[in-house]
Amino acid sequence: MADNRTFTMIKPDAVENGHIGGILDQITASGFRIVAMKLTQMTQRDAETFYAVHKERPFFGELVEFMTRGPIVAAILEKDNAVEDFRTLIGATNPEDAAEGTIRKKYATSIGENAVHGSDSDENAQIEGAFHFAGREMF
Ligand code: FUP
Repeated sequence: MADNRTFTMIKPDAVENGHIGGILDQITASGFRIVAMKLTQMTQRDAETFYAVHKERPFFGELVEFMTRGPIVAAILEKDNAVEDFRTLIGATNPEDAAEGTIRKKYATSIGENAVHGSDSDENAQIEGAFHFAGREMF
């Protein structure tokens, strides 16, 4: 995947609370093009693999339980400077620290249930996008 792409998930809390439309609207209004998108549900094994970097952290069990409890929207997004600009758009991990107007400020309820994921590097964007999508699902 090119360096102008990032990967996102609208997490189970935001899907449950009816925020898919509002979040996608904010993403596309901010200049991101949708390259790939699907409604899906992660298995325990998927979540443990996706978040393997956090496996020694105290919150790992809760994170896996949360991310598997319902459907998510997974998507690959394209824009110049996609990774950094998307991290700015979603705001800090903890919604209490997120800037006004950011997606997490508007839709997240806690550091654990924080509405959206955004890749933290071009390398991880590539890995995470390929985890969820086959090449023929990217447009
Ligand atoms: P981010 O890159 O902002 O998604 O944040 P991290 O990669 O640090 O964390 C990944 C996910 O782990 C967060 F989205 C939520 C969860 N997490 C917690 O539940 N508690 C913490 O203290 C930190 C992260």
